[in-house]
Amino acid sequence: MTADRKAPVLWLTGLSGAGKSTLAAALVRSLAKEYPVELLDGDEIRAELSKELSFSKEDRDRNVRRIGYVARLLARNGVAVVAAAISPYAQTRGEVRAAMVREGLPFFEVYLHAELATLIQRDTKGLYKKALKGEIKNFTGISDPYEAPENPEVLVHSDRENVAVAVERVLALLVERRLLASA
Ligand code: ADX
Repeated sequence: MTADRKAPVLWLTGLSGAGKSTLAAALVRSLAKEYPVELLDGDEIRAELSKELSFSKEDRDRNVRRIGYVARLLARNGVAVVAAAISPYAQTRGEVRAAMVREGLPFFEVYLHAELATLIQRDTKGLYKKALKGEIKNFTGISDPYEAPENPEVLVHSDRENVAVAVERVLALLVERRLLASA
């Protein structure tokens, strides 16, 4: 038996350091008022479900498809999902979206955009420095592609917009779609 209310999937995409995990945590707190909710974070999924995967295109696609699959299992049973993974390839994100839509699951792509220069300057994990020195190969945005979403449901300029504002904009959309009673 499936739950009578299908739950939303919020898919956060963007470069490393763009603020996906921070926004995701805030969205989880808000959704938790009205749904059971799970966070599917790229770093954690890679530690648990995708341990053997590299950062090649094939393996990133595998990782993203796995996250999409788990998100679908949860959402169809009434559990809201916030997924946060770089998910750099447009076609693969499109596949994830299409699978959700086929099941009538409300899917929202949230694109966190920040200037690369700002991410390099912030470099919270110290990864950009290593990538620029060539110590990490195939690093997204430096030596590996990121295909920006063309029509995300929400575009967040995370280098100019604070988290609270971004959260409000996402929640307002969910309220508008009658997926939340209040933001
Ligand atoms: S994805 O491309 O498969 O969607 P995912 O979000 O799971 O990526 O993992 C990204 C995280 O892995 C980054 O935030 C960073 O901490 C780490 N990482 C390690 N190597 C790389 C790399 N080559 N490119 C991007 N991120 C990397």
